[in-house]
Amino acid sequence: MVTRGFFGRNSGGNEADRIPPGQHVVDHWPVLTAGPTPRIDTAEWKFTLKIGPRPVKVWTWSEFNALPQTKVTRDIHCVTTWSKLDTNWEGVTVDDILADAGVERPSDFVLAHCFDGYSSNVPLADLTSGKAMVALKYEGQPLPRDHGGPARLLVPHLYFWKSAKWINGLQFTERDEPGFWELRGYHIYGDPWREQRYTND
Ligand SMILES: Nc1nc2c(c(=O)[nH]1)N[C@H]1C(S)=C(S)[C@@H](COP(=O)(O)O)O[C@H]1N2
Ligand SMILES: [Mo]
Repeated sequence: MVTRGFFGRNSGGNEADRIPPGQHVVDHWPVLTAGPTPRIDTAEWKFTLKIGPRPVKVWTWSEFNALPQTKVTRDIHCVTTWSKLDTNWEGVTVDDILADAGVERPSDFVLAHCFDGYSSNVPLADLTSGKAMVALKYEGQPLPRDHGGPARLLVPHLYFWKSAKWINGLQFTERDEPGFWELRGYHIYGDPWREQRYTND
C-alpha cells in the first residue's frame, strides 16, 4: 500500500523513521482541550509581545495578517500517542514576529499565553530559525475554532501540548517557567524523539 506520507517532504523513504517511539499514525485530527473552547472574534483579537511584564508590541488581527505569511508541511506528535503526518499550515513565523517588533534575544526562554488562560513554555531556540509559527490556516482554510482558531502556536518538533491554541501573546522570561501542563506533571521540554512525556522522563 502506498500512503500519502511516503511521498511527503519529511520522508526519508521509510515512513516508520518518521514516527517517534510509542507513537502511532492517525488520519483524523483529535481535539484536546483542557477547558471549554473559547470564541474569539477577530475584531477583538490582539497579539502582545512582552519582555517580562513589559509589553513591547501589540498587533491587531489585520496588522498580524499583514506580516509575511509562511507555508510549512510538518508531522505533529501528541503525547497521548497519536502522530499525524504531512499537515499543512500557514502563518507568521516567530522570526518574523520578532523582526517586526525589532526584538532579538532579550532572554533565552518564552511563555506562550492564550485566551483560555492556557500557557506553554518553549526555549527561544526552539521557536526561531523557522522552527515555529503562529498558524492562521490549516490545509488552506482558516484554522478551525476547536483546533485553536483564529490563531495557534505551532511547534511541530515538540509534543503538541506545546502548540498553544487561541494564542494571544509571547512573553520572554528570565528562566524556563513551566506552563499549564508542565506544572501538572508533563515534561518541561517535551521532545517526542526522546519520549519526554512526563516530568522525570
Ligand atoms: N489554549 C490551549 N492550547 C492547547 C490546549 C489547551 O487546552 N488550551 N491543549 C494542548 C494539548 S494538551 C494538545 S495535545 C493540543 C491539541 O491540539 P488539537 O486539539 O488541535 O489536536 O493543543 C494544546 N494546546
Ligand atoms: Mo495533550
